[in-house]
Amino acid sequence: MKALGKVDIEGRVRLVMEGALTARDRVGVQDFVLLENYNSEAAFIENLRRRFRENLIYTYIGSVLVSMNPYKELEIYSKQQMDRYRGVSFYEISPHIYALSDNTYRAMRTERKDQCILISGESGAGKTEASKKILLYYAVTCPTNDRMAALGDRLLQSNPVLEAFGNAKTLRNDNSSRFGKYMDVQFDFRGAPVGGHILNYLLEKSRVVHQNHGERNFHIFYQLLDGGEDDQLNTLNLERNPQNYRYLVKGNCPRVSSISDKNNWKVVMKALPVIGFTEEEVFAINNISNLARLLGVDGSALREALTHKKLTAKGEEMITPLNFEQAEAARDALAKAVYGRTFTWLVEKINQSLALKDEIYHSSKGSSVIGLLDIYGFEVLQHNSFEQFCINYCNEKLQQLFIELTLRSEQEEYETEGIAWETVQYFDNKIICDLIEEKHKGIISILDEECLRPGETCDVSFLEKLEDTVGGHPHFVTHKLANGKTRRVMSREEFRLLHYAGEVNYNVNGFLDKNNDLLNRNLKEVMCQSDNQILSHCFRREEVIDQKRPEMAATQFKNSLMKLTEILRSKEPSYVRCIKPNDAKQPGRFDEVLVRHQVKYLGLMENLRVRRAGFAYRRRFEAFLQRYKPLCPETWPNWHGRLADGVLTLVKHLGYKDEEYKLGRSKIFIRFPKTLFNTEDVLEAKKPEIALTLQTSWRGY
Ligand code: AOV
Ligand code: MG
Repeated sequence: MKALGKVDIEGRVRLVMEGALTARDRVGVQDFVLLENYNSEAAFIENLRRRFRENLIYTYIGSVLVSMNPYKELEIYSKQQMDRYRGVSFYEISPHIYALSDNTYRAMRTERKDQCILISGESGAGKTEASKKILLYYAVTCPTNDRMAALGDRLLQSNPVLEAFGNAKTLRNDNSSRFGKYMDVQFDFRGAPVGGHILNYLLEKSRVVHQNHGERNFHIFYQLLDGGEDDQLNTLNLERNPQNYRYLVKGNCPRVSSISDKNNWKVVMKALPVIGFTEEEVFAINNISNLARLLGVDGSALREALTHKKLTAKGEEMITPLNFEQAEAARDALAKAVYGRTFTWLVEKINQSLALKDEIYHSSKGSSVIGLLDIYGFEVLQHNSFEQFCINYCNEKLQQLFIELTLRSEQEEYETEGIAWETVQYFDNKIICDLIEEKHKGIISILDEECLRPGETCDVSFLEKLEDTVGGHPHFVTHKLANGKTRRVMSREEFRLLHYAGEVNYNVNGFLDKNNDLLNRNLKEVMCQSDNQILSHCFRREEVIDQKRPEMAATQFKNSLMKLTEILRSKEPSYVRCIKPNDAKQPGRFDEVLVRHQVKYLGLMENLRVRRAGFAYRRRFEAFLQRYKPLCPETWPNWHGRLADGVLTLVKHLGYKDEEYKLGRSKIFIRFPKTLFNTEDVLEAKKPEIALTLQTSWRGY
């Protein structure tokens, strides 16, 4: 077989480049590191747009997967597709969530290191869908036996149940996660899934009693009313029309065209026994869905507890009647507590069913974990309250972790390879995290203090305290201007945070109550006596006796986020960065302003700059040689010397100039995408000649 001479190659390059460029022009590059002008945001967006137009929703930035929500079903998630991605490297085949899933899985197995996949993006960008696809990939492709197949089933079936109770229609997303979820999937030494565990974060309980216009309560209520059997509804004394219920009518949105409550009810009812719920438990869950009536407690005791408050002052118990508003608030607080605690109970039950069984545990030495984080996305609404504050704080923390970890891993890679690191400018959002969470002087501390301070405190006094304490912070704004004048565009009840992802005005109304999250003691007493088995589990006697004040809601959340970041830091991270193409939830629409905004705040340009820091591409010596050795007579069909020498011989033959590449300890670093494109094109041109069946093309798009 004759190898091409240098002159031939150049000629071919020109020829092939002409043909190949058209394809590349049409569908863009599959890895942003291959963009000629990697500093240009316009080029970045254009690449996204081209790919989106061709239904190519996935693109890499090195090992980070950028995912565009197509808002339509694509034929790319079949079993055949899964098989295509098994054991294949990123660059050999078109980008896909399966490629990321598979690479993570293989890294776990070969490096024996726990992994985690962090999925981020704003509300409606596709995080939950991505996490479900990853889970499905593992359930379908990992080795298994009957017993483990049951576990795979339970892992998958836990999704519709948690979504029914924890997701709701919002203006941003018809199936918006209103709780944060971190799920560990545990694998044994053979790589079979053997256990799972879910951590849930701050459910948006206020939705139980109030919904904004155009939004709904949690799905489960509508599912029960639409899908429940007649008998069942009769027993529960329920009518089908959600609009007849105070807690369901507020958003004036009983139906959602993209959702079939009836079918979803069936799915949930089928899933519950798979996860191990007993018939009684399923019935008790239905009871909870009927919050207003069947709490399984004594009617008159409940009435008394809802209309009176019990206080202990100087060792004496005093009972005072509540006025109408107070009684309403007590009722709402009860509904929220019941729902919130039931949700926690549900997660506990699911965890019991996913727990690593003893007998498996003994055979699972050397097992490892893949963690999946799917949390509520950054949210800016017309009216932002305590919930948005917590959600956005959480996104702020995750962004910080992302910056820290990507920079660290890049720097480490350069060090290991012995190549000089060039510093990259990027925005570090630690300053905003500190503003929120710092001890004694952060917003959460000030909020707690205000909740605990004796005397007259209210939401506005909290705002004043904020102004006094963090008023001068560059990321904090209120209506007060530094010169003592008033900023007219802001209300006196708001503060604005300049988040990494954008500016958000928070209205302080309700902050203190929501942070306090208190339930009158006499209501707790009544609930302890409930004969509903879930409620009696959720409301314990000890709680009534114990007078210690539990941690406030925001502090609890902060502490659980701290623990979460520790968990994530201890694992090897992979990232999925989700982008929403338009606000109308429609396929085929690419709203450039919206996309540009997300590219900016997800820090994708910075991510790309860090990744490219000097070099567009890197590849392990053996992989590079394996792919391109047919292009050089000295390396074809086999190179017998040191790998680095083989690569050097090859690139010299291809005419690489010194400034175009560097050899590290185990990898070749290529400075310009063009160099790699040229080499690829030469390979493409030579394929027929070298009877080489490269099964997959690197330029898999
Ligand atoms: P989110 O999890 O990021 O928002 P979802 O994953 O719920 O967003 O996606 C929102 C909707 O977009 C889904 O219900 C689907 O209709 C559609 N979608 C997303 N990804 C895909 C995909 N790969 N293929 C087809 N349709 C998709 V939130 O939970 O609100 O932050 O809090
Ligand atoms: Mg979600």
